[in-house]
Amino acid sequence: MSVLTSDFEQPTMDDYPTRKDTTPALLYRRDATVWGEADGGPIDQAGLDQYDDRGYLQIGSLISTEELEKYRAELRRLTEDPELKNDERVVVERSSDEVRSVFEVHKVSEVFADLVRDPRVVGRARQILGSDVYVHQSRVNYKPGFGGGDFFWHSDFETWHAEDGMPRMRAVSISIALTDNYVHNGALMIMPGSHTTFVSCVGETPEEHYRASLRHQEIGTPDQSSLSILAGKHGIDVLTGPAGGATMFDSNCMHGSGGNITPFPRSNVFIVFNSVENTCVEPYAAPARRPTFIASRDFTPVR
Ligand code: 6CS
Ligand code: FE
Repeated sequence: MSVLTSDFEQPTMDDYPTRKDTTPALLYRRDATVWGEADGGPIDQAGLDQYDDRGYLQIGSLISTEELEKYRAELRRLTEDPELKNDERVVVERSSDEVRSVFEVHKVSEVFADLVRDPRVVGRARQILGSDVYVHQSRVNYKPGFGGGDFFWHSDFETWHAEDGMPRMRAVSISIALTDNYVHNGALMIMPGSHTTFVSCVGETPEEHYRASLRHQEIGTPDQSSLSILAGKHGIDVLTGPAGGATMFDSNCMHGSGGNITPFPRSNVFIVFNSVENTCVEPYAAPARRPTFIASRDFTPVR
């Protein structure tokens, strides 16, 4: 009996084609949402069920008031650090030169490095992803008062799949509020349940797309008809809550946030954990990998 062996690399099946066609498409999710168990960490079964159903879970108070003060002081220090000002990891607002985000903040700041390793944070990520995890991306978003720009509707996974080569939907983001999130100062909005549909976007990823997309994303944002279908089916939740609270959300949730014209900043620290069983390969729809400060290639599990 002859054994067929292929001496060429089988093309990796792409269950989530995007930025390849001239027409958008709504595709079924082909991955679990919750990969771990209730006895595998601090989230109880009801919490896991809610995450599975809505694609996100809010934690009322994750860090204490004292810790909050420490992180806020670090936030201020980062914006005032002259070294950082010209660092490419610092992204400024389109409308001003106010800092919009600082990327790779867990490497820039020991204070935020400790937060990434905190069992209250990484323990929840391991539980949801059912494996060891590494940091795919971290950032602090400032969303300053009187001008913090919006983040149009998007699925993070669509970008991470297309531009970073993330194979499957087995990553979780945790956004920890460092200021109070009100309905009026640009709180995160999520379509609950939208994580079960992959919106295949049109358009082609330009060279060095991140230089534009991190300030204002256009390529890789869904078309209005797809967004209307999802919003009609799932509605829109506005995630408000006091500083110190957190939201964990699935990589494929359709989410966005409005601009901030109030005097009250909406700052958060945002950490993306990816399963070590889902490490990034080559981009599925981009001419080149993004820089490692946006999409880490260090797959060392967080200890
Ligand atoms: O492109 C990215 O990776 C980033 N962009 C947005 C709007 N959300 C996810 C991530 O931080
Ligand atoms: Fe996002």
